[in-house]
Parts: sequence; C-alpha cells; structure tokens
Amino acid sequence: MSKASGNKSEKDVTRRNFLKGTAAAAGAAIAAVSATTRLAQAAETAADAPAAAKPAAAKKLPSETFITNPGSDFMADVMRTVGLQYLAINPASGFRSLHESIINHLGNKNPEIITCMHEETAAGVAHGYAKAAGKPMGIMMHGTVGLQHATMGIYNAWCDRVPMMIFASNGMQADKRRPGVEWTHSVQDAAGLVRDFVKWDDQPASLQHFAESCARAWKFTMTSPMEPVMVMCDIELQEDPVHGRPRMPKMTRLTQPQGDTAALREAAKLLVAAQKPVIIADRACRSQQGVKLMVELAEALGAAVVDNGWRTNFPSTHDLNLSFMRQSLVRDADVVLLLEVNDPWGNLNSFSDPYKTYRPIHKPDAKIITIAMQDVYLKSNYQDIQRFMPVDLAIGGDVEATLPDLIEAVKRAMSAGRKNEAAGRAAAVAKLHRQMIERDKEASANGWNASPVSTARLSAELYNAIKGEKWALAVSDRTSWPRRLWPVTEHHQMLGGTGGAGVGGSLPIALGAALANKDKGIFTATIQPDGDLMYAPGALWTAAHHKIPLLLVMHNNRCYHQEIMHVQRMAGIHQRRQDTCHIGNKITNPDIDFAKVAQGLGMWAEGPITDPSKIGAALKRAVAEVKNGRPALIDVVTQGR
Ligand SMILES: Cc1ncc(C[n+]2csc(CCOP(=O)(O)OP(=O)(O)O)c2C)c(N)n1
Ligand SMILES: [Mg+2]
Repeated sequence: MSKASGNKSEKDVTRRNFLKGTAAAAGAAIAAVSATTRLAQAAETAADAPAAAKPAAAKKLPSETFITNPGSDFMADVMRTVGLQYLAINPASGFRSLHESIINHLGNKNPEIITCMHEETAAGVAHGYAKAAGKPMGIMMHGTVGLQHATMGIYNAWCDRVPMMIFASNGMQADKRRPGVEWTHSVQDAAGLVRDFVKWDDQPASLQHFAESCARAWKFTMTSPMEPVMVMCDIELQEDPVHGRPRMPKMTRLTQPQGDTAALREAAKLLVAAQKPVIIADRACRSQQGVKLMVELAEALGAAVVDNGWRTNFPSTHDLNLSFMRQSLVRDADVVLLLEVNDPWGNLNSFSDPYKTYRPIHKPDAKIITIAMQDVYLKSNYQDIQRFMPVDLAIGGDVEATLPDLIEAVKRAMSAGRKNEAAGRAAAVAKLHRQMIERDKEASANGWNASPVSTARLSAELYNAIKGEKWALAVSDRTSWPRRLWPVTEHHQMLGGTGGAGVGGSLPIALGAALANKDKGIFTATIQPDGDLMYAPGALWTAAHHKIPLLLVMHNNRCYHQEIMHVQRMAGIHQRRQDTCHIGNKITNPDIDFAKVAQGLGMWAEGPITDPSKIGAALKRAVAEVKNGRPALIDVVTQGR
C-alpha cells in the first residue's frame, strides 16, 4: 500500500466489512477465492438443474475437481514445437487456459507473451518480426472481437507476403458456453472474417487435429508465397483434460518452389540476347543470399536493376543500381525481367491521376518475363493482385530458389562477344548510377535548414546517428530519402513498408522488427509518421514494457499529408478553393506532444524539435538510450513527405 493511500486501520475495517458474510473470508489466497467462486456457481447450477440431473450426494462437487493435464498444456507444447519464440496477445477469457499454460506450464518462454494494447498492434508486431527474423511469430486473438480488431494488421501482412501463425479462440460447444459474453464472443465460423486474406485456416476438433493443423499451418505459412495462416483454439479443447495420447507430428524440412528449368533456359536466352535488359525486383529476396544472387545475375548480364524496395533486393551502392530511373529504363528496354513484382502493369505503364489516362511506357515489342509466386496462389476478393498484365513468359517460382538455375542458364548462354557487350553496358549503367546519386544528393540539400524540417534532412541526420551501428531501418518507405541516400548493402537493413498501406501498421511493424533484431545485435530505427502512430499509440507501452530497443524518429508533419494532397487535387479539378483543404486532414489545434505521449507510456523521449540543427545531438542521446535497451522517441516537426 502506498503512503498516499490513506489510514491503514480505516482501510482494514472497510475491507473486513466487505468480506464479512462472504465465502471469500474463509481464505485469503487467490486460489481459494476462485475455488469458492466455482463452489457458488456449482451450487447455483445444481439448484437450477432438474431433479433427475442432480449429482448423487456422495459424488465430488465440481469445485473439488482439478485438471492437472489440461488440453491447453498440449496445445502450448505444440506452439513450442512449431518454433514460436513469441506470442503477441491482448488477453481474453477465450484463451484463458492457453494463456495460463504458456506462463505456468511453459514458463513464459518459447513462446513468450508480448502484451499488446490492441489486436492490430499484435498483428503488426508479428508482421515486422517475420520480416526481420525470416520466420513466423504467433498471435493469439479473442475469436470475435479480438480478431475484428486484428484484421487490418493481418491484411497488411497478407499483402506483404509474410508468414504469421494466428491463433484465435472460439467456443464451439454451445451447451458449454457461459451465458452472456461467451455467447456474444462465439461464432460458427470465426475464420470467415479473415478467410479472404489468410492462406489457410482450420478449426481443429481434437488435440491430435490441433497438432496436425499447426504442423500444416507452419508448412503453408513458410512456403512461398508466405502469408498468414490461422488455427482456431476451441475453448473446450483447451480447458478439458487431455484425452488419449495426442502426438505432435514431425516437423517438415521445407524447400521453396523453383521455376521450370526449360522456361528458365528460354528466359536466359532472351536476356543474353538483349541490348538493354532491365531487372525489376519487389519482394524477390528473403535473405542476404538472395541479394548475392541478384548481384551475380545483374553482373553476368550487365543489366540495370530497379529495386522497388519492398525488401532489400539489391545494394543501393552497386553500380548497376538504377532504382530511381525506372521510367527511362523501361522506355528503352528490349527485355524486362520482373522478379516477384506485385504490380507488373503499374511498373510498365504510366497512369495520370486524377485524369485516369494511361499509356504503356515499354516498347510494344519488348519481351516481358516474370518470375513470381503471384500466379501460383491468390484469392479473388481483395484486389491486391493489381491490373492484368500480358507477359511473354510467366515463370511460377520463388525468386530466391529460382535464381541459381537462371544464373547458370545465363552463364551457359553467354558467348565471349556477348560478355564484352555486357561489360560495355555495365560501364554505361555505372555512369548513370553515379549521376543518379549526385542528383539525389543535390536535391536533398533543398531546404536543408528549413523549419519545419525537410524529410531529406531528417533522413540524413538519422543516418549520421546510426551509421556506426549494425543498423536496420524497420519501415523504409515512409519517405524515399533513406533509400536514395543511405548506403544499403545488407538484406536486414531495409525491410520495406506495410504491405497493404493500412495506416497504423508502421509503428507495430517497426516494433516487431526491433524485437527480432534484438537477438541479432542489430540496432533498429524507424521514421514514424504522426498519423500512423495515433491509430494505436498503446504500442509504445508495449515497447517500453518489453524493453524492445527501437529508435522512433517522428516524421511529425502534423497532418495526414498524403490525404491533404488528394483533396487539393480534387479542389484543383473541381476548380474550387485550395485554402480549405486542411479540413479533416490537419492534426493541429491541439498539436500532439509526442514526447509527452511516449513518456507517459514509459519511453524515453525528447521533442518537439523544430530547429534542424538540434536533431543531431538529440539523436545521439536517444541512440545511447536504445543501446541500453530502452526504446526512445525523438519528435521532429517535419514538412511534406
Ligand atoms: C487504415 C487506413 N485509413 C486511412 C487510410 C488513408 N490514408 C492514406 S495515407 C494517410 C495519411 C497518413 O498520415 P501519416 O501517417 O501522418 O503520414 P503522412 O501522409 O502525413 O506522411 C491516410 C489517412 C489508409 N491508407 N489506411
Ligand atoms: Mg503525417
């Protein structure tokens, strides 16, 4: 009791009065209280029951029955066998038994519970973790209301092709449901809510079924295209004792699907014969090995590479990197190779908004080749499939698994003459690369000392503060400057965006990446937009509580900037006033004090900073905090995007 909480004897009297006459007074221990509660419930049930159903007097009361082998212990063991390191939850009675099994049976380790204040945060954390760790994390949701909150985070993960093991509770046996909330929180088909954007789901009816479904779910989520999967956790299955001898099946050793060898030979011939081949990559690489293979392919062909940045696919420092020259490259190309590109049509056509006119950028006779899992597995309802693009050769396969065969085929098809041509081409591309870098550097200096701070200055200051660390930028698409200016050579350094562009995803995704990077000694930073943070700011408490070392640098433009631009565009085409377009879009009056918000949730924080010359020193202090294991936030007032 704290000193401020008042007179002790007075409190005790109040407490005594409260307990007087209640069964709970018989014992102070929590276990005894819960036993009493059960006793009271049992008595109530017995009184209500028809005479014939009353238990015989000699029989044990339900309150004298203990379950020492709940099904949830076995289910928790299954989660451990599947390899889950963490399980993000917002607690719920639907999985109270599993929750207890994880903390008391497993000792809250493998999986360890990550407490989240919103289910969307839990999904986002698992999303970011998967990208940084290369394996799924678990989330456990209350099957109805919890899952309803989690949906957008799951959709982001689906669009971003990341593995995730979703568990959700449900009470399938209606006669066992507690009256009231357990009914409103039960559903015939809980997975129906997310079925359009999970790869597979199941509602196991036995523990053996649960074990086999988890093994299957893990296999599906870890096979390209990697996407979330969901296994329901029936309440009775959790709370009943284990029946029979359920067994966890052996875990499968996975390989990723590879493109057809004959088709790859054909692709290699086209690429080798090309005068101006271009490679465009989206979610092509899963690891540094993938980046190495990309370099080998590009160098063998002397081909320019456009890395769209949804993962790190190609070093930004490499001479063949022309990521920000896609339009001119596509215009001149005779062969374009698209590697797990989500939107081939959008990459090869220009679209004018708001006029909605479009035209192809590529030459009519340019050969288009795709290697992707996109054609192998998709669903019909949500339209992240993008516009149909006719191509000359579509090869189904995981890019990283397919590249070795393609590289070999290219090398075999390469004559001495073609090798010389490739070397000449590479030299020309290298020149363009240097020009591109110079242009970006010059452009970044625009408004260098401006206040509010430019995003280019913010990015440069952040890089300066973390360049001595083994660093990662968890969400790397909030402004294009880091991708333009920072030397990126490692796959872990930039992990892409939110996938589905569901705002509110950036913060938890960054948190999840930092959680995974913690074990690898990687320092994680993120550029955090203001609007995104405010969807579920409770994620900051999760960062502080679990000591997740993340540096958040606010890109606080005090508005939903992207949307202001849309409304301005509409005002333009409607020929109406522009000065009202801030309505509904500005996040001012009051200005949000993000440092205070973060401090209130247990983080180290400074700001708001409006003078760009003050950012460097503040970041230095923040980096030191994060290196000591404490998440930190620096609030910088910015402009634009
Ligand atoms: C869940 C959701 N709601 C609304 C939108 C529409 N939207 C797209 S960008 C954006 C603005 C986000 O603001 P902020 O995170 O501050 O980024 P800024 O545009 O200011 O850089 C909004 C609301 C969306 N994409 N997702
Ligand atoms: Mg904003």
